[in-house]
Amino acid sequence: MKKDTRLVLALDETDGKKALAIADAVSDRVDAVKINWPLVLSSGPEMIDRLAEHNDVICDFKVADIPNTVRLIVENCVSRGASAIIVHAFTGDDSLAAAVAAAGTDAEIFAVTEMSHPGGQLFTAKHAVEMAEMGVRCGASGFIAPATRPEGIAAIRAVVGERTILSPGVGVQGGSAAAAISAGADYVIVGRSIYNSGDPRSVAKGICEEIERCADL
Ligand code: OMP
Repeated sequence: MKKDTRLVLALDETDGKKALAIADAVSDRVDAVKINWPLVLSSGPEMIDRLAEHNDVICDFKVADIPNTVRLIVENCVSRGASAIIVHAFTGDDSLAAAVAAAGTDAEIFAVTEMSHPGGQLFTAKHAVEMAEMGVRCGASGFIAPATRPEGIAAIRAVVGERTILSPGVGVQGGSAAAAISAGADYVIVGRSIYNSGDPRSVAKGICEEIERCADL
């Protein structure tokens, strides 16, 4: 995945036409587009193929299953052109290793450690570092850590070395792009603040400028 603007669009817009228009409008301002269940369920899995024609696509299905099912899901995403797939780490090393093996050299696997919403503190935050250590052992190339709790990003950075960290929770959830990048995130993931705005292109530009300013420090 390229690392130019360090912004990833979370495209949870459920109107397929609007979603494609937004992806198109911000295409040169994002390093990847992340697709999740809302858009796939409303517009079909072909949306992955469509988006992959112009962008790196991260399939965020937060896969959490036994190794064989994980393998089948990851293989499907890869065959549709996904550049990366997000899987849960809590399912354990066999499931995570199955995801990494299924992706092979065609795609990256990003493992969820601590989740960004308040409920994420109940269970995921308590085991985030352990899950990241396991992810490193399993060969995951990236990790999801919360912009809502930048100290959580720093804790994950301390155990994953140079591996990629992507950080959701910027904007509507209360986190800031600058704080996430300063804490060690490689990318921020932003959804509603961009796709629900009247002007996705200029909101994306503003976030990119914020990232640029703090990355220069
Ligand atoms: P907004 O809150 O609208 O910016 O969207 C955030 C996006 O990141 C959504 O697609 C979430 O599903 C996703 N996300 C989180 O918000 N928190 C997490 O802990 C993990 C993810 C994710 O894996 O992308």
